[in-house]
Amino acid sequence: MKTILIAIMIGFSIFASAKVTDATKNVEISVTSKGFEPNAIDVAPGVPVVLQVTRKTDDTCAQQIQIPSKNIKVDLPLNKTVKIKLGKLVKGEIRFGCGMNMMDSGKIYVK
Ligand SMILES: [Cu+2]
Repeated sequence: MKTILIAIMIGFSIFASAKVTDATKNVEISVTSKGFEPNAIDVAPGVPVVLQVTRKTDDTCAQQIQIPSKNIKVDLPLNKTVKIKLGKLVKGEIRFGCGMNMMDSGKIYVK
């Protein structure tokens, strides 16, 4: 009887820890002369998302990235990866683009 209880408790703790450590989804984005690559990103809802953005060119106006719906606007230094934590997302589409809002560059599809 005791063994069964212990087995159940161990089972529960494994289940609980698996639930706590939901894997972060890292998304690498490059800024090249073509703009943001990739410019369409699929992620699942409820999973913490981190963008890792690296600007690799001076040829575009995208020296900043902005995500209007998240109130995010950050500088992109050349050849340095910038991490942007978006947290867990709900279903929908999130637009991102350059700092000047001219280049309607990409979307994150949460589905
Ligand atoms: Cu621009």
